[in-house]
Amino acid sequence: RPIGIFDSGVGGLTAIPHIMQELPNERLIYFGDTARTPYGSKAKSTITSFTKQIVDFLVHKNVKMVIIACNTITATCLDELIAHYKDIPIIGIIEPAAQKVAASCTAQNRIGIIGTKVTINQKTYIKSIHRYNSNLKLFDKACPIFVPLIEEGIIDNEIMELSVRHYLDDFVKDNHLDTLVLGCTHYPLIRPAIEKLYPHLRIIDPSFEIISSVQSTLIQHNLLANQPEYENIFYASDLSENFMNMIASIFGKTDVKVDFKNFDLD
Ligand code: DGN
Repeated sequence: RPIGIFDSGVGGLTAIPHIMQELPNERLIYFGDTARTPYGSKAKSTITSFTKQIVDFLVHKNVKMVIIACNTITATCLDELIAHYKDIPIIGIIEPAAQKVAASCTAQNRIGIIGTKVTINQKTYIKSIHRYNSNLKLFDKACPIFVPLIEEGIIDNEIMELSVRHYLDDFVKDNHLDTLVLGCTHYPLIRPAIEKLYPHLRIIDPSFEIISSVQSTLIQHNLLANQPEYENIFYASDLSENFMNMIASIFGKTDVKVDFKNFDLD
């Protein structure tokens, strides 16, 4: 059976190469809600109801576990989803990253966390990291314009550079940051822009840190695939040009199966 993985748009795609590399026998069904993205400034009730439609869809596709490759959704309704879908393991993207920060930073570090408005307002990262180590110095900042720009494919140009500077110049300098957590799965796509402007920062990418949780959850539930199953399927609620471009840039020219699913048009 496949693993379901989803995001509000293209961001969750950034986690997939890591999963394919570390767990090559697993087959993935991705869902990106490209018609309704961004979720990052929406109300909790809207995000939760959109998310349940997506998880119902994935469950209907017979997935064996669900990965929430979206910090906004994880911060908003992970606990509610776990309580609602009792028969299927569901993992969020924030906890594994919080563990990594706690394990690899000390009270000497100055750690910034960036994400959408919803993620930052919920303080989920700060609460999760401080559960492991309450001495760590954490600073957070919402960067709400990044996701709409990335969904438009505005990634590697001066508009993005200006936006990065707008949010991060003072944040990095005034707080003397040495570490930055990319608390949104869209942000690995602009990691080069961030690294170019602030080369001294150590970057923590939660879409990489989630792999060990995926692996341990599969092992714990005896769900590891033991033979290669190659066909991953990528669904989007709007097969936008940017979604297709993103698939092409992440997976190259290989044949990737893409399909359309829009709940509003059912
Ligand atoms: N990729 C989502 C996240 O990790 O928060 C972005 C959410 C959005 O739609 N703005």
